[in-house]
Amino acid sequence: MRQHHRTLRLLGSLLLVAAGAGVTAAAPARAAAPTPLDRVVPAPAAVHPGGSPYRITRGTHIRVDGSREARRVGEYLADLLRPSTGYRLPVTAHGDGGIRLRLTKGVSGPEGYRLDSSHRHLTISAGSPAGLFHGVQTLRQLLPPAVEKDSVQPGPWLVAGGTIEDAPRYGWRGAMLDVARHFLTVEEVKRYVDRLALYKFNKLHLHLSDDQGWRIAVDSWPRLAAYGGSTEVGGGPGGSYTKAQYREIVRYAASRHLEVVPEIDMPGHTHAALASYAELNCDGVAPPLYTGTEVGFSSLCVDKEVTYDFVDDVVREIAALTPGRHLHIGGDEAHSTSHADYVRFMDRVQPIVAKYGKTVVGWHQLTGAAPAEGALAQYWGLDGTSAEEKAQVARAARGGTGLILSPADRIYLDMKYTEDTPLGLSWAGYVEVRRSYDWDPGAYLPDVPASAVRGVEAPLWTETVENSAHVDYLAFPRLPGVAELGWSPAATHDWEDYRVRLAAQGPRWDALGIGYYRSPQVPWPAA
Ligand code: NGO
Repeated sequence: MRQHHRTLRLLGSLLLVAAGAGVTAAAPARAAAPTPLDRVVPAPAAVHPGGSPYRITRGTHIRVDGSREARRVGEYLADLLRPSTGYRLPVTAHGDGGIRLRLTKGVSGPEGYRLDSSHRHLTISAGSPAGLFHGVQTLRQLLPPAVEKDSVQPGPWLVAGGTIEDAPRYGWRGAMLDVARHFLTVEEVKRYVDRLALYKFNKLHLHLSDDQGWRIAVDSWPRLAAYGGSTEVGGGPGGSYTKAQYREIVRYAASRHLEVVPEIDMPGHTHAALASYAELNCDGVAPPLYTGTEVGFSSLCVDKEVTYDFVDDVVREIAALTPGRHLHIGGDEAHSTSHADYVRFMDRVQPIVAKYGKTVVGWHQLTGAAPAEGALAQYWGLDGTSAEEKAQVARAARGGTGLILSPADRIYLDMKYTEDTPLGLSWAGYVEVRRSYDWDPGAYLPDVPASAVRGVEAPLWTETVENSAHVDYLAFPRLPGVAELGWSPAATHDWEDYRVRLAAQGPRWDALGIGYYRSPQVPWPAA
């Protein structure tokens, strides 16, 4: 049945091409069939196919309206298309025809866009630069996978005719990189940002400190990075970002319309800081650095005033480097802090975050204290999490705390796919592609009002992850599923349809050099 459906779609596309510009007659029919408008990840909100396809040619111009923002998106698109098409694709504010990028008030909310494709034009209009950018990602996926290559390819570069009207379900579509367990370089982080952009993510959460390493320069406490950043899990050399490097990550992420959400995890997961400064320890003695993978053994000293001076300095400096609204204070697995101390600590620390103009985000254990007004809690439980703990989170949600959903047995990208997966952990179970995709964030936790759910985030913890190849293997193919849960209307959710769209991404990843897990649940095209 499904095969039949796909064959019909393919036939339909071929007919459209045949009826279209006519210019494709000489090209081999198979290569010429443009990707159907609905064969995109994440699934667009509304698709109206029809009319003849648009074709990018040697003479195509990218027309932007006068704004600097639209020009920037235009330049990004041109940079994307030039290597594989070999065309000049000038970006210009003059003339008509070609690919048109338009900032138009009132189109589809803060991140939505509209894409119109026909024989004469390919127009993307949006109410914001982010919307234009997301529209460009859709256009990218409508072009053949070879468009991703960095050498000239034969084409043709056809986009199916019709209209897409699209806007995200959730405002928070995040991915987390743990750069603390194993340090990842600026280049490796940027590479991941580019992967995220392709699927319309809008938050990059950086887990900047943990027991095994402190990864960001803090001028008022220089040993944090210099000493606390000098190793990692397994005893490798670790590393840390200078302020200039962190700013460069922020700038690069912003150029792809992602907000960087920095996390300083506390009061637990602080061994690297405790090792760097004796005065932060209750007993005044600095322990040696730690390179294992245990959790829950460290705590800032809740009774010492210097602890709050430390937090104030760190939050002030990181807030000053971070244009985004959010600052994540961790709060998970504080097993070496008593409940009373945890509550007291959070009561003192959350106002510091507010003082420096940021909104608190914390792991969902924060709901065991008193979350500040406007705070967001990141839920990382699993099916087996106690009803009591889920009820605590739900109570906070009903009281106004927004939720970001990162269920560990669904979208922790560091979980192994199967027992044979060479990387990753399995404490939350094995997470194959279907399990990762097949749930509804809007109905996931009992007694939580749908409006409390602000979105989803896929964490990638790096106990076993050392480089971009490892990141790619665990993120793909699960990451696009998280994107779809965050972006697409619940009505489009359908595993059978999704797995076919996902399969079509495989050749694109090949072209981009992404080494992915070839899950048997997905009908990948023959290599
Ligand atoms: C837990 C723990 C992390 C681990 C991760 C591994 C959270 C929020 N705290 O998630 O320290 O790295 O599991 O999957």
